[in-house]
Amino acid sequence: MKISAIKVFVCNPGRNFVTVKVITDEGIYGIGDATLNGREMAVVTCLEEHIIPCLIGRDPHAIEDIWQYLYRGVYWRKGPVNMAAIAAIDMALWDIKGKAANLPVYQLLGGKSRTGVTLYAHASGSSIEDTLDKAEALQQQGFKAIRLQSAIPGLNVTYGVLGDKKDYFELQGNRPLPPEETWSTQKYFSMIEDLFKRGRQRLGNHIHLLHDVHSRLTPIEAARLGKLLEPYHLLFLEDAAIAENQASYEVIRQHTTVPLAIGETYNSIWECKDLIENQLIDYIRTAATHAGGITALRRITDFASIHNVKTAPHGAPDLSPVCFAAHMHINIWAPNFGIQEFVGFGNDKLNDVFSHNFSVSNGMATMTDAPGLGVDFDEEAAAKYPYKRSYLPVSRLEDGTAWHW
Ligand code: EZ4
Ligand code: CO
Repeated sequence: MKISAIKVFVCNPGRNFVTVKVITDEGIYGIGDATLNGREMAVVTCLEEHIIPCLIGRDPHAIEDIWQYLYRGVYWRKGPVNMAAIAAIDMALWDIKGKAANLPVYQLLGGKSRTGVTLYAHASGSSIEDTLDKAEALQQQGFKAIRLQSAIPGLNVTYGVLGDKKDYFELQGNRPLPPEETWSTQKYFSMIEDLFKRGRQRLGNHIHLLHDVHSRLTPIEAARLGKLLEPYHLLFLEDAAIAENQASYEVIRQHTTVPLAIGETYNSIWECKDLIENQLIDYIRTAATHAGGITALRRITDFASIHNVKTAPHGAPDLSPVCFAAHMHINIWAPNFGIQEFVGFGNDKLNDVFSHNFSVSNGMATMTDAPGLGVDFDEEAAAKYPYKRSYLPVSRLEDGTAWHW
């Protein structure tokens, strides 16, 4: 079998997605997700100009060699643009291998370690009351883990919460230029303990609660937050602080037993190596699309497992159903799987473009067996939803200082 063509598609069924289709001379094709929000076209150029020409005529079964060729074989390693491009090719090759073997990808990884994938859902509200109403509704649907985010009194916009009351803050349409949002650590601290105190009172002790700080705190502030939230026993605190300097997490760890999770923006194992090796985190949240595909995620997963770190893959709406499928296969196999983030399977437009074989019931995701990844991409449907330039917001402190997103 030989790779005969590779096509790249950009579509916007609600938000932008970059999808790769690797086509072989035997008629089998595979698909991969290369979406990098706010930098979509950079990945397209990387693929079309720099990567695809090198792959035509190669054996698609040589997944590891192609990964190493694209990563180790070039002068410029890593980086989000490059790694999203490699990731999409890698996912598509696993899809092809599964289709050729007539097996789902999880069987190629080592088979099932569990019958289903536990999900955590999002409850994001314009007040604590509103957040807990939403959380209670999710609990009634059967979710066993819920992330609580609430608007902060005194700030006009809060991470994870929409002013205009749409269901998810990122689905508020396309933004031709980045909007700006304000952050105040002091105002945040005036709200956050109440959210979890009232959350436990209302939702009880049998549900897992989580929270995403979205890197807005310094390490010592994150340590303070961890201590403050200890009585409410979170499953994990996500992105409590930036860890570009991985030693920063020693500060948090010295002060609190709150379990820590990080990694949704990481592009390689090197960004989390020290965090994992020194057991400074409890969950690694790398995504197949952003950390180099299934091949790379499998390696991170195995490395994490020997350090008592579980996986909790990113599951935001800017990862396409192709990435979600890749995660499903890894999650079903991984001995150290923890939990999968889940924000729903999208709107009608998204379902028009991507078809998949997973479903959710009682807070768990399962999939029916299909060869490869089990997802497909409809080129004609995608053509109805053209790319539009779009950005996430930029965060600033109240005095105007640019802050962490
Ligand atoms: O804000 O992927 O845990 N989930 C998250 C996400 C991110 C988005 C950015 O587009 O932090 O919702
Ligand atoms: Co997050």
